[in-house]
Parts: sequence; structure tokens; C-alpha cells
Amino acid sequence: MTMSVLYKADPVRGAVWAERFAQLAPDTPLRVWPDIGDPSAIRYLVAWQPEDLALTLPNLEVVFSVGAGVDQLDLARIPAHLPVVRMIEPGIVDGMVEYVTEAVLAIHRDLFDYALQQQARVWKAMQLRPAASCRVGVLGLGMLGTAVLERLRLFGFACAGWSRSPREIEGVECFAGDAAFDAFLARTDVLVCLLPLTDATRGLLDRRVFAMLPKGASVVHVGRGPQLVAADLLDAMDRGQIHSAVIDVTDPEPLPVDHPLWTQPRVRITPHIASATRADTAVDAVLENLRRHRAGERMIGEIDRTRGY
Ligand code: NDP
Ligand code: OXD
Repeated sequence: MTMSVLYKADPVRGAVWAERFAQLAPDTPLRVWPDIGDPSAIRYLVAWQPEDLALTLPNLEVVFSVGAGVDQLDLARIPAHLPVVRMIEPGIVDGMVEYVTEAVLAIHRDLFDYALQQQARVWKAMQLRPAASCRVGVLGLGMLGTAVLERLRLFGFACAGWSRSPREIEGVECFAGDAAFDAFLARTDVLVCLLPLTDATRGLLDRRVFAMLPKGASVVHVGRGPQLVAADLLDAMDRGQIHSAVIDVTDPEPLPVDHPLWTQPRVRITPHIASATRADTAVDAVLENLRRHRAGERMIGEIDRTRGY
């Protein structure tokens, strides 16, 4: 019997997925929802929010998230015997490295202040500081946090990162666990959030965290909107404790038009575009995982349901 893959996410990207599957794996047809064909032939589901389908497809074997994050999934509604695999592919990494590098450089080179000066037609140079004097700290040392730090290190920034379990990354001061959190914050001038959204990270970026950072620190938020307490950030900015913020993820999304984040002059907002799955490399990643699954090997990106990421 044919074993097919069902794709249920952005239909334009779905067409690219179908074309690449047809080229690289002609024996594994990819169907784009809602054209599901025979439900019993579907063994693999690739989706952003797959719950309803995961419950109804009788022979489903694996659920793949189209994104790196899995917080959008209601894991309780995905049958326990189905492995859930998040997207690990180089396109997402490249996009995130570009976005965070640009944000950190913009902060380090005072571009928020120069934008305000430009509005006031002020021509006034600020002192150039060496990158080594700017201490960048990344929350989350996974696929994305590690890649971002490896690039920032090349500019000479003083790099550190924080994770749950101890990590070692060349040229990066690594902190682990709650006990090391405050020391990590105290040495961080630019805080980058690249944590998954879990019960432990929801609301993490709050007034206590902002108060622990050195006065005048900045924030780059690219994790998930509910990790940030926006009112606390705005308050910390009003008091000068936080100087500037680059925010790609908000709660809710889209950010309501009357939300005060829009009008804070040192906040830059983008609509959750820091990175995105790239269709060609994502198909390659899924095909490799199909091969592994059929060979009885562990797939790359299988999540730990109890940890939530
Ligand atoms: P990974 O799962 O590879 O890494 C997660 C990291 O966070 C790990 O180092 C983990 O620690 C750490 N972590 C998790 N929980 C805690 C905690 N409670 N305390 C301390 N550290 C913790 O994730 P990725 O790097 O692939 O992605 C990170 C997130 O980025 C995604 O979950 C998603 O929310 C976001 N994202 C945003 C995008 C955007 O466009 N804005 C695009 C793609 C992803 P440990 O190493 O010990 O497990
Ligand atoms: C992701 C995202 O998780 O785009 O991949 O946020």
C-alpha cells in the first residue's frame, strides 16, 4: 500500500513541498490538505496545528511540526504513541542568525539613537565602542541560540548563554539552571531570548529580570510572545533601565493596533519573521527523518513530551 504524507500548513509553500517530494521521493506522494485522498494511506502528517487530523487518521505514524517551536501544538490531543518531531533544518538557522546579528549590531552601533536624531535632524556622533565591550547573553543554547552565538563571537562580542542543562560552546561563557540565572543577567548588556515556550519560560522576561540586567541594557525577543511581560518592559524602558528592544514575537499576534509597544520610540517590532522554515531544506530534513523512521532509528528533532520542547 502507498504510504503518503499529508501537508497541512501554508498552501503556497505546500506546492513547493509537493514538487520537491515528487522529484526526490516519487514513491512517497505528498498530498496538500484538504486534498487528502484515502485517509488510511496517510502515515506522516506535516502541519503547524495537526491535532484534529492526528486524532482521525487511522494509520498515522509520525507528526512533524513545520516549525522549530512546538508550543502551538496541543500535545494532549496528539495520541501518545505518535512521535512528534520539530523542524530542524538549516534555513531556519540561517534566518535566525541574520535577524539576531542585525539586531545586536543595530543596538551596539546606537542605531536606535541615531534614528531618533534623524527625526530631529540632529547631526551628532556618539563614541564608537569596541564589540568586546558589549556583553551579549543568549537565553537558550539549542539549535538557534548556539548558531547565533557562534556568529556573534566572530564580531568580537563578549558572548554568554544560559540553558537548563550545562553546555560547552567554544568562546562562550555558559551558564546553566536557575541558580546561575542572576549571574548571567548581571553580565548581559544585550539579552537575546531564544527559549521555547513552556510553563517554566512563560512570563520569564519580567520586571525582576529587567532589574537584574545592567542599567541601559537592551532586549532582543525572538522566542515566543507569552515569555515577555510587555507592561514590565515598557515600565523598565520609561525608567531608563532598559534602553531599547527588538521584538519579533508578541502576545497576542498580531499585536493589536492600540498596543503601547507600537509607540515606544526605542522598540522595533517585526511580525514574527525572524526566521521561517525554508521549503527545500525542510523537505530534505523530513525525507531524512522518514528514512530514519523506516530504519527504526531515532528521528532528528523528536521532542520530549514531558519537557515540552
Ligand atoms: P532547542 O530546543 O534546540 O533549544 C532550546 C534551548 O532552551 C535549550 O538550550 C534548552 O536547554 C533551553 N531551555 C528550555 N527551557 C529552559 C529553561 N526552563 N531554563 C533554561 N533553559 C531552557 O530550540 P531552538 O533553538 O530550535 O528554538 C528555540 C525557540 O525559538 C523555539 O522554541 C521557538 O519558540 C523560537 N523560534 C522563533 C522563531 C521566530 O521566527 N521568531 C523561529 C524559530 C524558532 P537545554 O539545552 O538544557 O535543553
Ligand atoms: C518556528 C517559528 O517555530 O517560525 O519555526 O516561529
